[in-house]
Amino acid sequence: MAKSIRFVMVGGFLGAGKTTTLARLARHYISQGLNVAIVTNDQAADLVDTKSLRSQGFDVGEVAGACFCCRFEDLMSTIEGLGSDQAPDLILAEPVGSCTDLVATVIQPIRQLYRSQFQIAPYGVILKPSQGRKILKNEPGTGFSPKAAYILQKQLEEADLILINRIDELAPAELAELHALLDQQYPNTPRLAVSAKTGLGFEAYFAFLDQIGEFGHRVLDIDYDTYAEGEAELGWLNSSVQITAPQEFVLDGLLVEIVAGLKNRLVEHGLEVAHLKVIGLSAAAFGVANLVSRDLEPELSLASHAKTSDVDLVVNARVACDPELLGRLADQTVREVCGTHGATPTFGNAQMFRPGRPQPTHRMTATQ
Ligand SMILES: Nc1nc2c(ncn2[C@@H]2O[C@H](COP(=O)(O)OP(=O)(O)O)[C@@H](O)[C@H]2O)c(=O)[nH]1
Ligand SMILES: [Mg+2]
Repeated sequence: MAKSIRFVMVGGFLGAGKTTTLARLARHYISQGLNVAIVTNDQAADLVDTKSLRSQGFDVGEVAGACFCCRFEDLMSTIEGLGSDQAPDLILAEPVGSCTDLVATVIQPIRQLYRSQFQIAPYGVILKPSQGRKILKNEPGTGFSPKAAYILQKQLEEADLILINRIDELAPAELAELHALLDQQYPNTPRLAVSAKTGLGFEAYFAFLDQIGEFGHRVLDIDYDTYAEGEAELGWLNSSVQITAPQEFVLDGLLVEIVAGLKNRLVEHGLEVAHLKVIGLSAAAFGVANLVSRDLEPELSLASHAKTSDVDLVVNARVACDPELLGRLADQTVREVCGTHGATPTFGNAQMFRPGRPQPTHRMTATQ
């Protein structure tokens, strides 16, 4: 009989820390001698996450063009194609951050249609403290509409495990406040506090994931109209740009300047940022810069420490605004930053849109 593959999905809102967590899980399981593959997902092509994880050396397949739930067959055929000479022992999957209802549309269909082939690991959902606190406290002026907040709440509701992330940045009182809010609102859900960046708390997460049992059973009662409207409030931009210069420039500096410049333009327009991420790939090195809230500073999440005169840049931005405006502001920013480095951008593919209504391939509400 073919071996069964362990399916580990990690959910959470845009910018929560899913990709960082997946890379950490992958390193852990690889160090245990397991064959690990990752599946990324986005509403469009040109994924920063895929390029970043591949550049870190992982075996990555992607489902691009719609979320796992709406492209269930693509998810399964992508998984089949993973692993070079043998099927992986373990699949790590990152769904789109604005998606929910994944227990009914992804986990249960895998369990029910591919029973002998997969073993479902506990479904962890990551909470980003800055955003989580505002939404759990129902604070006005969170920057996110009630419908976007609804998606985040539904994500937490279907989790087997809630991961409070970024504890490297949290004061004890801030962490205690989050625990108290989650105690009130999700009293029956196990919880861990972690840092995907430093690895703090991950031993407990590894142990939690190793359990075998009734996981992926929390099927949501969900209003798809509110979910669809919440998702459609976001403007989506995936674009690629080639940058060349007569002289070498510092790649990491350029990446951070682009994220910072775009943040400033978005803030000038009074817009809320869900996630900006930029990867720069040169022949010898790569770097990634991120911004996950207008209240935070742009961050170099993976440093290249390189100088280059030729780089392929991919920009992914999810902002609550008109996607065409987002595209224009991103282009202006890239042009401006290139100008300060004497570099020339050549704009390639750009996809700008609002996510369409989710129409899952399967929706299984009776659990197995
Ligand atoms: N300080 C800190 N930053 C983190 C942590 N986890 C993720 N990040 C940063 O948050 C940003 C978004 O992370 P990412 O994994 O891409 O989020 P995703 O959108 O959920 O996949 C990146 O800049 C990460 O470096 C953490 O535990 N602590
Ligand atoms: Mg990601």
